[in-house]
Amino acid sequence: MAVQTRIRPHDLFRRHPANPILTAAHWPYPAHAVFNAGATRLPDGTTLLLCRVEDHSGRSHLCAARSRNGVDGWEIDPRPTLLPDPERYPEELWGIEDPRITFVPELGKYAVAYTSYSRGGPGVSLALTADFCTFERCGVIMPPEDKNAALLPRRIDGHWALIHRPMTVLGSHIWISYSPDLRHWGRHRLILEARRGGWWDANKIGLACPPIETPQGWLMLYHGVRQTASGAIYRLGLALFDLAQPEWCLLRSPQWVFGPEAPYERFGDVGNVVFPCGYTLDPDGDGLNLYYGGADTCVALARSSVRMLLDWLLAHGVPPQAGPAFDGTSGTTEAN
Ligand code: M1P
Repeated sequence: MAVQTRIRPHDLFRRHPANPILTAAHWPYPAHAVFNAGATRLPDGTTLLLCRVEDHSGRSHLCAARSRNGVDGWEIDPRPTLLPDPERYPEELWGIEDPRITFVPELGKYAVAYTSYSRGGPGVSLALTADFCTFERCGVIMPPEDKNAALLPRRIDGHWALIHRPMTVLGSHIWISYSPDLRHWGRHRLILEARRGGWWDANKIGLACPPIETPQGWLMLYHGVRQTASGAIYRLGLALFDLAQPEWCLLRSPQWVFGPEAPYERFGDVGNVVFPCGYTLDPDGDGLNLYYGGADTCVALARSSVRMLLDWLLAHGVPPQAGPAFDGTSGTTEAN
């Protein structure tokens, strides 16, 4: 399975020169910050970003922006596209955040998994839409504290699968859960643990964008959070999961592959954060356009290639159970 590659992790993503591609200054109505956007390519080729918009009360809603080339010329909905509805959905009391979009061919609809910020903390809610104009809410599907969720695009062995990040006594790790109907969820399994100690992804990780289906497995980008004396640093790593049994992690990256370097990533409301929630693929199925929040303030774009990411991971990834050879503590279940 090993593939030789001389590509350095630093070269896997290229920032777009037009970055940041969307900010609050672009918004047609008052907004404090625009970041952490879900992404999809519509059937006519238009790129749609469903952006998290933080208003001047500090609470967030979602707003769609559409572009022919995915870089500029954005047409932004003149009003919020999806507002919190705490009267009917009390879990949305303090806003809705960080959408991840999955097109589900069986339903002919997009599934939007987002964080609903309730009195009890952040949980995961799900909504379905065919047009990003009207939404059918499924309500909260993972109670607090839980976030960083996305649906896989097809059933696995007859069941829908959701990747998500609960906070448990085991820490902030990535889990999978299954459902027959998108409403009732079970068979919860921990699938990727935060490392411990001095690693870049020690103690807290979370799904970045929806996993990408490849012949080698589900390719996952995840964020790892390193706590330092001057705050947290959010960086990205790669992991690969079995296609038929996505609870099985095959490989994960020892190093991070993308981290905050540009000024719009280093400085903002929350500095040193790169936080992707979505991507689009070029028509060739390989070119990857990664849309990410910069410093909880703006939306930025980085380009890569699925083939290149896979080749790098196959060459440099480590089996998750190989932890002791690397850090001596991987696989522990201690709390943070
Ligand atoms: O401020 C950085 C990010 O913090 C949270 O992510 P996580 O719970 O995974 O640490 C989220 O609030 C996210 O929106 C934010 O970008």
